[in-house]
This record gives sequence, structure tokens and C-alpha cells, in this order.
Amino acid sequence: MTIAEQEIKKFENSNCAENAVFYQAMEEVIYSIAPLLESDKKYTEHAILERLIVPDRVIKFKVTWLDDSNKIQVNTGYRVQYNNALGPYKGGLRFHPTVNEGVLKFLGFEQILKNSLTGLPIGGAKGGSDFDPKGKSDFEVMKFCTAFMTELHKYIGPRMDVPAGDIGVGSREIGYLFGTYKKVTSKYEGVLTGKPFFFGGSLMRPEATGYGVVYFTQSMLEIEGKESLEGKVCAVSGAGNVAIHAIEKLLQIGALPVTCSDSKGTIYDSRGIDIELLKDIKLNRRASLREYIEVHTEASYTPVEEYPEGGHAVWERECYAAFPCATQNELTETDAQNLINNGCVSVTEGANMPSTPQATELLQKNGVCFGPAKAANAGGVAVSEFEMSQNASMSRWAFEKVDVKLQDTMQKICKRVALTAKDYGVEGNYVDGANIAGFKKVADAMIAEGL
Ligand code: NDP
Ligand code: 2IT
Repeated sequence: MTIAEQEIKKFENSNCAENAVFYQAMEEVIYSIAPLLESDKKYTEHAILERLIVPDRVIKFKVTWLDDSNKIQVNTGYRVQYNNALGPYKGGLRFHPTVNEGVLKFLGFEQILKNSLTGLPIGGAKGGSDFDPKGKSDFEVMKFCTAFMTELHKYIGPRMDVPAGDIGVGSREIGYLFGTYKKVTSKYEGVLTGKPFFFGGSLMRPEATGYGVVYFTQSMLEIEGKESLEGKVCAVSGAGNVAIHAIEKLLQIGALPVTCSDSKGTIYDSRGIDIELLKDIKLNRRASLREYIEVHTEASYTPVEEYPEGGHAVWERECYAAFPCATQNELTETDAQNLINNGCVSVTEGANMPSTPQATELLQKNGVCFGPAKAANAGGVAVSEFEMSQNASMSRWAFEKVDVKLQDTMQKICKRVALTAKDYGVEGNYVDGANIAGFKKVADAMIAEGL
């Protein structure tokens, strides 16, 4: 049995339905870092994987709130404080009905290695709730956020744990959460990132993840000797924070993003996505993407019921570069085959773990440049750390300054990942490069810090 197989065996009891995505993420990392474990036995001797895979703590709490008809609602809240070897726990909050401990452990585990790759002093965490903001009034969202933070505030702080947004949590929710934290603690401090700019947020935090994904892709294509994105057709999935800003940056650099999608269906617009309309539908009005074709009648809308079997309408389109930016496991083996058949040259993950293991393997085998989430979407958390920095020094940075620092961060991550892959004999494999580089830094800190 190889070292990687021995390590995975130690966790086979945790492979239950609730932990499926967590197990998937963990298994990928362990197989990826096998060359490091084989070449340096200290990581096994110090039981680093056993210590890294079990979170420092999982906080689980009840959230009770009154809906608009004065009916009592009960949800579950979580914060998984995973690892703080490199800095305070840091990572987003997800509000979505599919949230459970297994999903948050997968996201928190990925976050440790992602945050390590940024080179910034931040540990890994994730949290959230099974609360569904869809269809709720602003007042209901506010009441839920107040109830959630009334409990969570006990466990977080600017030097302890700094949450941010993720699916279902944007600047509106962060505002309500911040307001409650301030009220119950009487402290005005940088305890959350992704705040609106006028009360302590960083310029460019909303754009950071999507823009960073495009900056990462530009670097990856350059390193791999491929043609740049300018003038190229691109396919993007999702229609939330990450997808919208990836589309915006693609348009700014002269690429042609022709798709976007939400949980109900996919838009294809061969002339390029109308970004202002998309923002109005999804950010301002939180409406369905279907409305896009009411304005652009020549575009097409494919509802999920009509997706190809085992696949998604976005990835049936011919494109040079693909950007899955919606959710985990949204890009399947069928989708990967469609992309390959249509001549796709690169896939960059904007969402966390959007490609299934089978899809990733197929894309890599066929020579498609593959930018894994923990490297490619690290721009969001990097600008979150810039926000922590600005809050701590009571300062404000200009948009251009944040943008330059973000570009620099994404280029450095990309080069480091490519170099690490080369050093460990897997040149061109950005998945292994990211896992090894991210893991090594955290593991070395854990060893240096003792038990
Ligand atoms: P949003 O809530 O802003 O948008 C999520 C988008 O994905 C929406 O279009 C939503 O559709 C769609 N979606 C969500 N769940 C599903 C599903 N089960 N099936 C199909 N579509 C779905 O979230 P973000 O844009 O912030 O997050 C998207 C991804 O990026 C997530 O994987 C997140 O973890 C990751 N990420 C986010 C970062 C950030 O800074 N926000 C940073 C790094 C990664 P609908 O509108 O119908 O709900
Ligand atoms: O997955 C992620 O990196 C995020 N949701 C952002 C985390 C953060 O702390 O900004």
C-alpha cells in the first residue's frame, strides 16, 4: 500500500453520505501530495494529515427567528474553525438549504490550502446555515442574520476568526451580521470582510474573486504557451458574485463570454452577455435569469429540465476557455467530454470544487489547462485579507491599488503552483502543484508550532 493509500484508509469510516464532498476533497489532496509524503517522511512522523483533516473545532448552534407572518422558524448554524497555523481562521459563510457539516468541512478544508497559497497570514474556516434566503423579505433576512450572529459572535473576532460571504451571503447579509456584532459586543472592528465600502469594506472585494479567476487564467495560458483570452469565446456558469465579475473582467479584456446560468436554467447569447442586464436581474432584483430573453429575444434560455443527461447546457457550447462559477460538482464527465469535443483549451474553477474527479481527470488527460479552485479563486479571500489590513490600520486603499495587488497575488500563486508541479515531477498539473504548495506551508508551520 502506498503512503497515500495508508493515509486515506485512516479516514474510511468518515466516508458517509453527509461527508461525500468532504471525502472527495480530502482524497484528491492526499493523492496529490503523495510525492511530497514519499520524499519527506517528517509529515507522516508528525501525523500532519490526521491533525489537518480533523477540524480544530466545529461549532453548531440553533438559530430561531420570526418570519413576516410571526411564525417561529428554526435553522441550524455552523462555524467550522479548521486550522489556524498560518493566521486567524478565515473563510466565508454559506446560506443555502444544502448546507450541512459535511459541506462546510469540505469548504473549510479547501480554504486552509487556498489561504496558504495566497502567501497571506490567514488560517482556514467556513460556516453557514441551511437557511434559504430565496423568497425571503429583506426584513426576514435581517432577522435571521441577527439571530445567527447573536450566537456566532461568541466565537469570532478580528484576531480569532473573520467570516465573509459565500453562496447566499453578499454585502446585504454581511451588513446585517456586522450590525448585530457591533450591537452585542459594542465593538467596531474588522470582524467580517465583504462589508459595504461606506462602513469599512475594501474597494474591489465584490469583484475580487471573479476578476482574480480571469487574472489567474491569463497567467496560466501564458505559462503554458497558449493563446491569450483576448477575442476568444468563453463559457461561464453561475450568475452570482463570482460569475458576474468573471464575465465583467472577460468583457473588459476583450474576450466574449456567451453563457451564464442560475439554479433554474442557462442563457446563451452569441453576441456576448449583457453585463448591465445580468447585474440588474441577479444583483439588484434577485430575479430569474429567464428574464434575460425578454430583453434580448435573440438569446436562448435552456431550463434545467432540458439539460443533457448527466450534463449541463453551459458546457455544450463551443468555447476556448471555460469558467465554472456556480457550485460544487457542477461540471461532470459528460460536460468535460463536450468541452473537449468542442476544442476547449482551458478550464478555470471559479466555484469551489465545481468539477467532479472524473471530469478533472478527463480534462487533464486531454491536455486541457486546468486551474483548480483553491488556486484560481483565491483572489476573493486575498482581498478579504487586504480588508482586514485596512481595518486594522484604519486606512482606505484606492481601487487601483487593490487591483494591482490582486493581479500580483494571482500571478504569484499561478507561478508558484506551476513551479511546484515541475519540482515534484508533475509539470503542467496545477491540481497537484496547488495541493503540494498549499499543504507544505501549513504543514511546516504546524511542525514548527508543536502540538
Ligand atoms: P452567489 O450566491 O452569489 O451565486 C451562486 C450562483 O450559483 C447563483 O447563480 C446560483 O443560482 C448558482 N447556484 C448555487 N447553487 C446551485 C446549485 N446547487 N445548482 C445550480 N446553480 C447553483 O455565490 P457566489 O458567486 O459567491 O459563489 C459561487 C461559487 O464560488 C461557490 O462555489 C463559492 O463557494 C465560490 N466562491 C465564492 C467566493 C466569493 O468571494 N463569493 C470566493 C471563492 C469561491 P440562483 O441564483 O438560482 O441561486
Ligand atoms: O471560498 C472562499 O474563498 C470564499 N467564500 C471567500 C472567503 C473570504 O474569507 O473572503
